[in-house]
Amino acid sequence: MSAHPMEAAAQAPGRVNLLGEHTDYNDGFVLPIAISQATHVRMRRNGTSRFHLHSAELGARAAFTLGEAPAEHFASYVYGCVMLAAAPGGEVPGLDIEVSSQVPMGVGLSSSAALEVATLRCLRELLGLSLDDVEIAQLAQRVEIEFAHVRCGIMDQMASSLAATDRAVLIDTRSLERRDVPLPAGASVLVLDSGVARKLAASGYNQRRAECEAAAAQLGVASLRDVRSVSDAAALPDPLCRRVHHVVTENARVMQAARTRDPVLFGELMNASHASQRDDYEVSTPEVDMLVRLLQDEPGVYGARLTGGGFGGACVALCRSDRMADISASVLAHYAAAGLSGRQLVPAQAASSTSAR
Ligand code: GAF
Repeated sequence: MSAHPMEAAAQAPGRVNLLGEHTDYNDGFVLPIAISQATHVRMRRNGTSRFHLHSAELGARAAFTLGEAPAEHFASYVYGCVMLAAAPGGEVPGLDIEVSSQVPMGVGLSSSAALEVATLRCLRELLGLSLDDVEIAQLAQRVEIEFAHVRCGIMDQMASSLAATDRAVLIDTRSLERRDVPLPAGASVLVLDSGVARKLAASGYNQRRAECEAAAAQLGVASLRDVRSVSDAAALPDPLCRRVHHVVTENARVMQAARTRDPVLFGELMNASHASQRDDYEVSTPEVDMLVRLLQDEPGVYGARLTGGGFGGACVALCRSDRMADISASVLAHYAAAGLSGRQLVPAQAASSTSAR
């Protein structure tokens, strides 16, 4: 890359979802909050038609031209952003692009959405694109679907583009209406990694989505958002009836949590969400269940659950703010005593925030 200074810089945060899992691709409700770790992207024109991408942290380099996709997986996100920024009829000159990220990868904290949103923000600044933050999120979701081939909902990209770190945001993923939801007084968010790699995440995720679509078709509704009561799904075969049960009850939990200021009730809703993910939606693992149980049993924890797409990854807990450090240390020690290796991801710690799997 040349020694010329960068012309544009942007960043976007990862997110942790407090409640509302696997509801977004069913047109439902979600309640994420941004985390302090972010992905940073810088760009400059290089006077050619080629794009040179570099991430010192990942030790990765890639090069591509418009219409010639890179082989490297991480580069496909940036390539997708450039392709969508160039269409329809737009022109994007060749660029040198540098990426650095503190968002933990592969644990359910939306590192890919952070990369997409940061890249699109940087392109917006460099090229003077007229895109608002919702349009950035919509383009980022298209990148994930069309270029990374994950049929995700829009929660992660909306959260990365619009959420703040000091309050959650309630998003209606059908209308994209949203409103701020302050955390209950005296409560803070703790995220621990289970250390379980999310190997089945892509295939399991797409399978769950297909099951929801099949259930909606059999019930004659546009999406599971439109199912009014779990009893409507009673006649569906297993596992479809349980998938519907999760989505309907999870939407109700999100709406109840968004209304309360009571940390105890909020925590109970998180615990119920975990049970529903484990038993009805079947996206947990034994190790994640153990970590969630250790969190739930720890004094000062209001509630805990698996967060993100599932099949491994991170757990989120709502805790008494003044007990956070003790809770984290105690739970991780008990988890280690069971022969498992976890780590604290949020609040970010100097040693763990930069490590990426
Ligand atoms: C992943 C997806 F990208 C989101 O759209 C959402 O479905 C989530 O899993 C589960 O709630 O993060």
